Amino acid sequence: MAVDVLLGLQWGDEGKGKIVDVLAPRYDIIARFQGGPNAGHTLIFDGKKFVLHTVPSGIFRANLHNLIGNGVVIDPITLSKELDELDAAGIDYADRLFVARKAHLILPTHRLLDAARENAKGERKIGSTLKGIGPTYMDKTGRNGLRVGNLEAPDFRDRYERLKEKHLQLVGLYPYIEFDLAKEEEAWFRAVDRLRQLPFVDGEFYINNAISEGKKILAEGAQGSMLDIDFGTYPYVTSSNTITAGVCTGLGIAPQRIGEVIGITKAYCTRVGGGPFPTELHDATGEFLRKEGAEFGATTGRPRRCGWIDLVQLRYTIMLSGVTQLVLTKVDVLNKFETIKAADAYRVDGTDSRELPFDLVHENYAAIYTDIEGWNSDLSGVKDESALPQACLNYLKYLEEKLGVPVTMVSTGPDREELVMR
Ligand code: 2SA
Ligand code: MG
Repeated sequence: MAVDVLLGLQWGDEGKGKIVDVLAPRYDIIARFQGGPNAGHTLIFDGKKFVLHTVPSGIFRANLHNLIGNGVVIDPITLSKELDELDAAGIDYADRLFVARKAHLILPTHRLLDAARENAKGERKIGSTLKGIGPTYMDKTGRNGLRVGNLEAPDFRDRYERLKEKHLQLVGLYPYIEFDLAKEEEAWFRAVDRLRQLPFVDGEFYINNAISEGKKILAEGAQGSMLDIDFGTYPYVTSSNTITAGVCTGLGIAPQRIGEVIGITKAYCTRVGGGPFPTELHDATGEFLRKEGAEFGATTGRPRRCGWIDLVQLRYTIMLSGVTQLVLTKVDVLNKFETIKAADAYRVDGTDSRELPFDLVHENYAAIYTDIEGWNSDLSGVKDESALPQACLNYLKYLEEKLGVPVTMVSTGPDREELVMR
């Protein structure tokens, strides 16, 4: 099968960027299929750290091609900054980074709308990254959006002005917020010129032709399965399909092309932004995980909420995406625990359930925990399975039994090299 999928099984920040970078040499093309610059994929190698937002994480491997697929929403300004960073690092991306014509553009007024709407929500804030994601996908499904391919038509500026006018009328419905539109527009059009220098492709043909030629493709997910617009903790979600189904629509490929589905989960759990998080810890242990795991947003710097691994939630997202392999990340963050916990069921209205309730925001439920012996020793940088302590191996076995999927990789630190392959 030609297209493997890599996605996050929790609320994002599972360590996708690192794992894509590690697996990249096995592939010819890395393709982003959804989301936009709300993503923050962190890669660390040779003592350097890079955070990618729009560019696929295959860019640091020479000869590999990278596609920004039709399902992605692109802000030319963020993209142009990423290209600056690649230039500064001496990464040659010319003729290796392609953009699908059907990908939608994030306008400055999409960001303005995002900010105005979040601001008006008060207590019920989604905790959006304010990158304009929601309003841009709204224009896509509302059939108003502007796409990358429109940049090639002579009437682009007119279409831009018309959409901007619509946005400004909408903004008038919300309380005023500070936004220097003239300055943002100037930067945007400058960045658009930069975007025009990248090769535009009809992504669906690009990908399907590559499949016919026997190329191997990895679809790189962004955010996490619990932020999926259909199956996540609605309305505290992002605006795209983050599960395997999103790969088909976000790249233009048929389901039977999908091969391995590699699901990434942390050895614990985090969430950034608002919304339900059944295993969240509001105590010193949560604080400890945040410190040990350096849990701060890669895009916004916001502190992430932390808690125990949730097997009810993971079984759900494994089911939705047809996950065939699990990657467990940040196990080293649990180095100092005598005992760790996992939620294996929820008590919903007094009865034990292994399924997620419909509405995690309003229903009455509580996570039920199982105690697991910790390894209480330093795993950082371990590269060989034989160097993993027995308690850690037991934890892996426990997860495999409870989740029904083999754990094929265990990440023991942030660097590319800190990984056990099984
Ligand atoms: P949005 O920006 O409108 O799509 O936000 C809607 C919700 O989705 C969450 N979301 C994320 N959660 C985790 N990681 C994300 N990427 C960045 C990172 C986030 C950051 O890698 O750390 O830097 O803060 C991401 N993007 C969106 C978001 O928190 C809202 O709950
Ligand atoms: Mg991230």
